[in-house]
Amino acid sequence: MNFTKFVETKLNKKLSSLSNEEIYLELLNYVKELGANKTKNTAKRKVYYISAEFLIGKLLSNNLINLGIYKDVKKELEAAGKSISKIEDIEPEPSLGNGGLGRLAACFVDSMSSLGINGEGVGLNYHCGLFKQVFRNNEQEAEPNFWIENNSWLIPTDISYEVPFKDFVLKSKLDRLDVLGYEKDTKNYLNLFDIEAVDYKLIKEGISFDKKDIKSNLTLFLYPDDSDKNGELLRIYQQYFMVSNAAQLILDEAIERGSNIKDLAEYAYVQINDTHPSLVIPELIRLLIEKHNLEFTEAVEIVMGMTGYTNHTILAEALEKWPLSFLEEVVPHLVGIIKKLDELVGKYFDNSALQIIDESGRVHMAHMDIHFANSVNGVAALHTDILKKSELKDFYEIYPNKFNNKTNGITFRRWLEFANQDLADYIKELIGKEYLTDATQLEKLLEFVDNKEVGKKLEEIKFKNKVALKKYLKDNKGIELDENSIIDTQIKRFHEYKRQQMNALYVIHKYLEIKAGKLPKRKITVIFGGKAAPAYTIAQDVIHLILCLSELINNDPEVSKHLNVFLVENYNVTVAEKLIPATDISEQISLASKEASGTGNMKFMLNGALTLGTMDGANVEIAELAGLENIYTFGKDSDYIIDLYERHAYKSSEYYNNDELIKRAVDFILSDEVKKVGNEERLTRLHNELVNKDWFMTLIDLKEYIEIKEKVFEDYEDRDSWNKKVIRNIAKAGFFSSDRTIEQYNKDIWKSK
Ligand code: 26Q
Repeated sequence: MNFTKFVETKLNKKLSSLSNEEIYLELLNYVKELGANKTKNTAKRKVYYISAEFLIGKLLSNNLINLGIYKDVKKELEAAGKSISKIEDIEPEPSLGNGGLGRLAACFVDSMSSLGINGEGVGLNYHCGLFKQVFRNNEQEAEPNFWIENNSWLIPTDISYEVPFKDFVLKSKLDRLDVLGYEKDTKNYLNLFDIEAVDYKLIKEGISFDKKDIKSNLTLFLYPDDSDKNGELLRIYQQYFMVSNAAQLILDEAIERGSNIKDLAEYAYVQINDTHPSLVIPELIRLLIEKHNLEFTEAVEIVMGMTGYTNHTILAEALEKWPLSFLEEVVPHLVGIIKKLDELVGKYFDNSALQIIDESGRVHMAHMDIHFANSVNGVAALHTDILKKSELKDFYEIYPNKFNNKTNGITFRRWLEFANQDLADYIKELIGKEYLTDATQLEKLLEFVDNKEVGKKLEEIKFKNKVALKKYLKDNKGIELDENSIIDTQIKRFHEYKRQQMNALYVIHKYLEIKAGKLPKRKITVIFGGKAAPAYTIAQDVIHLILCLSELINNDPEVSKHLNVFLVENYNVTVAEKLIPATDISEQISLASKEASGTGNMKFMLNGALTLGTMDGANVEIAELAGLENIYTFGKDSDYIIDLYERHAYKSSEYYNNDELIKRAVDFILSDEVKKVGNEERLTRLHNELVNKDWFMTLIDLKEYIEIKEKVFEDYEDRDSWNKKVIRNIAKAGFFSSDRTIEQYNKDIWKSK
């Protein structure tokens, strides 16, 4: 039954007579019904991808695409005088993640379903998720982001477990989302555990809330830190609640499907997404001992046969180390097990650096994972090499076979088929639609590299996307975009290692040049988007600087003819879907060695933006695939940077004092113009940080960055040659399909079917 008919039968009304809100609700019901008719994937070994974050984005259109009915529904709506994009606008975006790691988990559940793998996500259903970002006085403020409505995609179940904490037991409830594979008859679930009664009244100003009332706040917020600050007790409560539920679910399901527990590893594999779910290891061991009467050694062996750990960062501050005393306070029943695991390590290895518990009594979650999981993977080739060569060298030496690389990927259904429909249609016209299930087919586009007409057509599509972005930004974000400008975009969490401050210094440089009469050939629009952890002061300062520059530049009639700067408020998946297809230049400028992979870089490549980046994370693989001549790379490489850190040999003041261009740009932060619109305390702190500390070495690469960026803008003027590069990039983007990544996980690690 098509949607029109569904509405007519159910409501006895014409589609055209419904409001957009009513249509959204009916579409929700319609899709849920279609989802309910799909059968579950059933391979014997089921994969449990446990993650504290699933940044799934809006679900309506993605589900319609995967059901293969997006275009039909769009046409039906058009025939009734309705626009699908207006209806898409109504859906609130779930905010269940901080950034890359969470979005990766969302792409992975899509790919597991699309490949027919029996694999599900397990996480938490945070009611307010990650905070909503608002700008006031050129600063970021955080507000709660309610996203769960009475009618949502969540499907309640009667599955519930008791999770024991030190002083109380908390009952859970499980809500699920259907994860429909692309044009598949089968599906999986995303399992989101929740507490029974969340109390919104605990929220006070902004996102501050009573952190002690665990029984009522456990799933209220996602901890808003992205690798910069150690968590607190609540974070441990959340983590244990997540993994205890997961472990109980795993055991129940395995038994139901015929496991006798000793053969549990044949029925289940647990992928641990960073260290946030690492307590699943001792929890599974505990349950096997306490509920299923196994001996400790036997339990350990079973768990070792069914767990894998993915590392997403080498930033020391993000590697979780919980004080034993914290664990004693929250989950004393795991402490004995963790101590026994630590003793086992000590028995086998005479190296204190390998212990789980260090001299100061802190539990290194990653160490526990590496010893007791059977696979340890990094998320891009360079990242995995760095883990082996430096960060986890001692571990690699004892477990060389555990280490493996799984370069990240993205789902092309959301990031091309949905987000860039004109490009997707055109690609289908050129090479057919097979690339949607076999992304390597995109290579067929190589044949068109020298075809100027194809290049022109891609240019037209990019322009159309800029016009669509202009409308979106005007309607939703109060931004006036010039669709005829070059669009240069940096979207990601704000963090010093990602070096948004370097891009801001370029903006300053350009502003000063324009003021001095050196005008760019074509107008440039620099767009930023991203949130900073509320407790991360310097990242907030960088946001402040960009907002100040934006006010100064966009309101200067002389400069704004040639340069605009925007920081898009409350960047999220929906905003990314609009920005990426309209972008010409993809900013991937992290300090080499620090960005584990990046996945935005892949989305831009697929959508015909050229990368401007350092040789870091998956940029290295982008460079290899597209060819160095088809992207723009600059800066010191990871070996150089790692060596500098080891020798403590970087002094930012030397770069500042020895180069007029650098000094001029950095000092402009404290100019009268910026101070007039800014907060002197923030600006002074940022200036001081850059000149005297600069831990992530912005100044070391600034000069080269300015130079190459000038070249990018110059090259853009040779439209045919630029278009050739664009085609080559799109043609080579197939490798970055998350279907490829998931196939590799399944073949090398999960071995599920
Ligand atoms: C740690 C301790 C306490 C509280 C929070 C955290 C925390 C929370 C989130 C630590 C890290 C994160 C998120 C990390 C993340 O998103 N990493 C990104 O993962 C992507 C997918 O692999 C990579 O592409 C990015 O390079 C990496 O930065």
